[in-house]
Amino acid sequence: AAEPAGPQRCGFIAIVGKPNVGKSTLLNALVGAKVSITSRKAQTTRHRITGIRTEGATQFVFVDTPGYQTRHGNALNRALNKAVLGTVGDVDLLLFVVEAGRFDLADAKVLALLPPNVPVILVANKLDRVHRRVEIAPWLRSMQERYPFAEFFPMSAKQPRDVQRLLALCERYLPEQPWMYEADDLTDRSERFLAGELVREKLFRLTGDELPYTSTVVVDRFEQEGELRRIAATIIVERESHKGIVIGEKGERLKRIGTETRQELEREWGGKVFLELWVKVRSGWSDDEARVRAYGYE
Ligand code: GDP
Ligand code: K
Ligand code: MG
Repeated sequence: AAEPAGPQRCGFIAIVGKPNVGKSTLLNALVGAKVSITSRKAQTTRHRITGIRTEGATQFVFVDTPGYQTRHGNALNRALNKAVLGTVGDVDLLLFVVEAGRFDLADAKVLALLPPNVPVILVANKLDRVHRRVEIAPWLRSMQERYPFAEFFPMSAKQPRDVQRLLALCERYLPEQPWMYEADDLTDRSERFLAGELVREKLFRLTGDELPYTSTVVVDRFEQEGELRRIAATIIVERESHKGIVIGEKGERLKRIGTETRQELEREWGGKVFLELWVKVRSGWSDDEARVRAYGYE
């Protein structure tokens, strides 16, 4: 995009909420590219992920965050919650995401963490899932009576028109200041990071409910020779039985995780990818502060 003549506008917008309300789906929709992995499972997002969109004179710097966890208090959860808390105070605008028509104790706990001096838009997401639309108006009214949000925004992250309207709304909250990134930057994360995240996404999507909390992925090697990328990564689990789940019968599941990751990376980068995957057991890693740090969690 060519730089426009007028003054530049740029600001940080953090996306926060309990697990699974659609924060990462919304980030990707707002950026217009997949920069954050998504799945129907909690704990998919484990890092602060910056997604950048530059349009006209405005640069939006969105920050996706892990879902705030109020349940298990292991070292990993503490690190994830710290990442959320370290983000919310330092932005120009907050998108507090809930599911349309719902506001429970876990939502209230996240809301209680938000700083009073940053404007908050209540994003009531997954509107497409609400069967009785007539019930949304009274729900919104009751939210308006109870909470002083700057805006109330019912929407679906899967509806491009809604996303465009939210983008326009966000723009009003961004200060006039020079851009912080290049006009065509989409994220501040590296290809190496994305590769590890995509392995984890496929792992989450292709396994049952128990595994996600006890697994992680470490990229051991990332080399580029021309258009070819050679990647080696290790899936780390906490139990021998979990290793069996990841590998699957005759290695089928691990193979599929590898194939799906490789195909998506090749589409994204437009070059060939060699991906080698390993599985290792490290019992208790998720409650071991040193290991949690060593595996890349802040
Ligand atoms: P996060 O944990 O808050 O980041 O949530 P994700 O973005 O990973 O999404 C959780 C699940 O909700 C995924 O299965 C998404 O496809 C789904 N989802 C997200 N937004 C919407 C939406 O607007 N409508 C519907 N129907 N599903 C959504
Ligand atoms: K999720
Ligand atoms: Mg997420």
